[in-house]
Amino acid sequence: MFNFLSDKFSSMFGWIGKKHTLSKDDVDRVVDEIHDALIGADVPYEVVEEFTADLAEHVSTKIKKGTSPRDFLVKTVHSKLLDVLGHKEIQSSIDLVPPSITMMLGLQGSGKTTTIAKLTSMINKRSAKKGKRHRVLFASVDFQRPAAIDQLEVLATQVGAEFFRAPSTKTVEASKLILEHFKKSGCSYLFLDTAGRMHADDAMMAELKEVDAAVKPRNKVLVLDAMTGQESIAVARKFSDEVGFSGAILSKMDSDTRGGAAFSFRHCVKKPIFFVGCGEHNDDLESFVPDRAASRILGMGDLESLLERAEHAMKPAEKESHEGAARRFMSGNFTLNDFAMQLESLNSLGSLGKIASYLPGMQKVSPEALEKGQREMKKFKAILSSMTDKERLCPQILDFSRKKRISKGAGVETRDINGVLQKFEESQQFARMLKQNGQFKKLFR
Ligand SMILES: Nc1nc2c(ncn2[C@@H]2O[C@H](COP(=O)(O)OP(=O)(O)OP(=O)(O)O)[C@@H](O)[C@H]2O)c(=O)[nH]1
Ligand SMILES: [Mg+2]
Repeated sequence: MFNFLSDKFSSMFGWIGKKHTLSKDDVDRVVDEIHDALIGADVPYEVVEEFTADLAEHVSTKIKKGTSPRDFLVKTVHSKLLDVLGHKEIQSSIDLVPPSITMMLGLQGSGKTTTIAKLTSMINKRSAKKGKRHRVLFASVDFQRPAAIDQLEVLATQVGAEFFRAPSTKTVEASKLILEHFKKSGCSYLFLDTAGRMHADDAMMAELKEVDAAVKPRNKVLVLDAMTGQESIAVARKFSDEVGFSGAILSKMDSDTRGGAAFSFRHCVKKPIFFVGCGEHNDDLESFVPDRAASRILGMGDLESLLERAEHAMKPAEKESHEGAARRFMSGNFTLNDFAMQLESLNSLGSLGKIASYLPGMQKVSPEALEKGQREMKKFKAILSSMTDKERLCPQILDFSRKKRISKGAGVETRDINGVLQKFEESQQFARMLKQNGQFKKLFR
């Protein structure tokens, strides 16, 4: 997500970082580089022109005393990005005060049906946190593809939602029957799936308007495939003019490394982006926070979203033991057991590549290096799980015969075990260092 732009910005800030002042040529170069980066990210030409013209007005050679050119530019570009991506005050979200109906809109294959499951998974987690459970109902008026409604039924089972199949295949009639069922059901939320088409044609718009009139949903959410680039803007405009919607969800942001879609959508349509889809699993939905997106674009990572992912990925019992492990980690007194637990919780966050994409400056790590890291982690896990509790608590008892037994159990060489022990020791030293400067305290709240 945004890797293309963050690479460009990182290299730009690289050369600016070496400067003590900004000349007129430097300013021109900055504006040109940002122009080219946005064009490369598939942002429409007129949007790029407008953005860079505005930026040029704010980037000057006069910098406040005590501020470095790099800091000045990061601050200015960040603030200009926020002007486009949206400021906190205006960022709203899907209205989920029960009973609430949300109707999904979007082209064929944009991700409407899978996004319903992702939203429900998010509702489930948020309700569970408050010790509540909300009943969610899924229904569909997608009569374009025979298997479309079955797909929604399967997803309903996966995320524990209720499912209703309207006893009619006429769109308006089915819509009315679904509404009636929802009112009687006592469910808190209804997600209504609609049929996608290849193009936002008049027949599709007419059908959606009819469904809209019959159901009067609280939320109409446009699901836009981030991979479709500039074309998605024309689609968003058409939906906005014809059916109207309250905000968008950008799907497939994990596959779109250029990241121009969010930028273009906000600039052209001015409606909020509620969430972004970042994978095919039901948990792969993230809130779209303009401030964090701007940080990512500038190559400064997004630790906040990583922390949120970590919190969601953990079950309450795990969380407690993780917090204990984190406390010991901070004190520098952690054991191999804690080490194993940290590896486990990293695993639940996804691949190393996914984790790296949230970290400042880590977008540049090569896929080969990440793959090697993933293999190492697997090896670590195998070794740690072949050890006894006593060995994990007091690794100093690991003599040759114990190491031989472990290497057999884990299918590794004894030198791999020495490698783990060395990494463990290094981690302890690292933790002590972190404790001294305290800068990563936030990571282990
Ligand atoms: N990688 C990735 N794949 C996604 C994401 N969202 C959806 N997909 C995939 O995109 C494909 C289409 O998703 P659907 O939810 O069926 O799309 P739809 O809009 O309901 O499509 P129609 O019902 O044909 O109109 C599926 O294979 C999904 O797994 C995402 O955020 N990331
Ligand atoms: Mg669908």
